[in-house]
Amino acid sequence: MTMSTLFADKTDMQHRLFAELSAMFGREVPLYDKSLLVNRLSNRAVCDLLAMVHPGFSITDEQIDKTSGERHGAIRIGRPDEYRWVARFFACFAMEPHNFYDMANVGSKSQPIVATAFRSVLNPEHRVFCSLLLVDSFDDETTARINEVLAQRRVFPDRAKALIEKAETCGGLDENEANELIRAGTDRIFKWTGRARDYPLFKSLCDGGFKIAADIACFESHHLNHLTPNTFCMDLYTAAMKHCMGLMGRETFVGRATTALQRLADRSDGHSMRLLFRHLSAREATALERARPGPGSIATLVDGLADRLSRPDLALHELTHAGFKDSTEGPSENTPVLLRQDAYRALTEPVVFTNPDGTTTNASHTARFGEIEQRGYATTAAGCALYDACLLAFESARHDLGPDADHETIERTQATCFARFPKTLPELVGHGLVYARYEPTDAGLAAAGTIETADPSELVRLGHARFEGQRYEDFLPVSAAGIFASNLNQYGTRTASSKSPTHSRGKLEEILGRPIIEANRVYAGVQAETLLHTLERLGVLDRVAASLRAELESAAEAVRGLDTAAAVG
Ligand code: OOG
Ligand code: NI
Repeated sequence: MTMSTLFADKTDMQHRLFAELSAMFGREVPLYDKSLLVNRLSNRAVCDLLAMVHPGFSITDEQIDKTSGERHGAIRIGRPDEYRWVARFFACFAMEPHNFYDMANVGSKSQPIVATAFRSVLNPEHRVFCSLLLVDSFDDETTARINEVLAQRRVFPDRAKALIEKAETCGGLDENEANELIRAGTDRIFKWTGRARDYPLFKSLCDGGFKIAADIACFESHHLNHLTPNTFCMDLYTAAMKHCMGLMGRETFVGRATTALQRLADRSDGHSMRLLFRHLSAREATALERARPGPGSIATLVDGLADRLSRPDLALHELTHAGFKDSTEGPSENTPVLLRQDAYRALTEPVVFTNPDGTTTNASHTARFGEIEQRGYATTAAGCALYDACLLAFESARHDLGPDADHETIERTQATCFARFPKTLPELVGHGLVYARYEPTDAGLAAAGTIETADPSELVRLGHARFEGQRYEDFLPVSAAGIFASNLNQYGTRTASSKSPTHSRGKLEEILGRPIIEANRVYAGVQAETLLHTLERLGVLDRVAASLRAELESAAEAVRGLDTAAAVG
């Protein structure tokens, strides 16, 4: 027996942590719990449709739940030492900081926040967007009061700290210790307690336009402010939620759901199936056949779903809620890149404040909301630039339409603004807009030695190699800024300090005590590494120009030592 088998597997611990956090959040927020059910029902309808489109494809409820178990959470932190403990906590679950998000410099929606996201380096399923308040952004008196209240709290129990230290010294935790650390997360560190400190400070921060600081400083844990599941079909899910929440009648729901499923049926291919279902290998996904669902089959699916959503257990209109966001963030629905996000709005929840003079105040706080997302392909620098240009065009066109434009008009306008963006994976990869991952085919391996080209697209065309897209595993600064703005109900926070503080990536790394991984270098590294490997196995590496080869080798450096082969299905 090797030493490592004594330790709980870190990725396995991660799945358990997020399953427990999801259960915790479900107990705390009934609407979240119900949204998971709505998502499961929508996802089941999607899978039933895909089983008709691709004969031979099937998926059990258990597999759907596993694929839908992915979550991203968000926490907001006040003190640098707390931030470092969070980083050390997540490291026990094989989650490392990825990307530096400077929310203090995103235009009018800016917040005095810098952030990173913890996730696994390869094939992540869970992530936590972790913000740090730039306490010095306020006037001296406010800063002093924030620091004073922050100094009083102890979010990490001693036992959790001891377990983290043990994991660091020994290289891991045994099963019991792992469970204990997970429980510290759900019972204390990330738990919403409904208790807070210093109502006068809370009120003056909110009234002064510093809601983000109030949200962070006065609370006694790093409570999750949202925990986002993944959906197989954003437009179906949002229509279903709005229908259940009493924001959309049955007829409109049926229309939207029919459109969403029809589009899915029209477009689905091996690549999109692989993007949705991680457990399908690239080989299985490419082998899927295509058929036309019989007439009326979408109508039957949609009717069945509408009936199910009308049952009393999904009468979400009876729960107190604050409605749904007006529109989905991200690219147009037919552009499969980066991510699309939507959310039900933050709920107003009761909070009991303990004041410095010992009195208590019953008040409320509006911060926790219900996000949902669907992930597409990771864009290269060229893809990011094109995305930004399309988004900018849409924002301006959206503005011109005015506030009363209907759903169809907005959707059409968005599609027009994103029309320049290719829609299929071969085009996206061909234009160098998204990152791919390559592997040789059996036919290619059999032909090795007789192949006369090292051009990737030529190799794919000849059937010697295949590729898949890499999924985008990170966040979008603009979308994140919009989330802060909408759930705090405050459009950006003016900073009121003469110092105008900024935090560099280096400074945040110092606080974290570990390097921040640049996600794009990993995407590019995986592409280069799998391409080099493919060319080598096909016996054509010698045909690659020396300069290109050096470029690929240098990009591949970023993932040396990582098991990129495991990422290829
Ligand atoms: C974090 C917002 C970032 C996302 O999905 O972009 C985020 C927050 O509200 O604290 O979760
Ligand atoms: Ni989020």
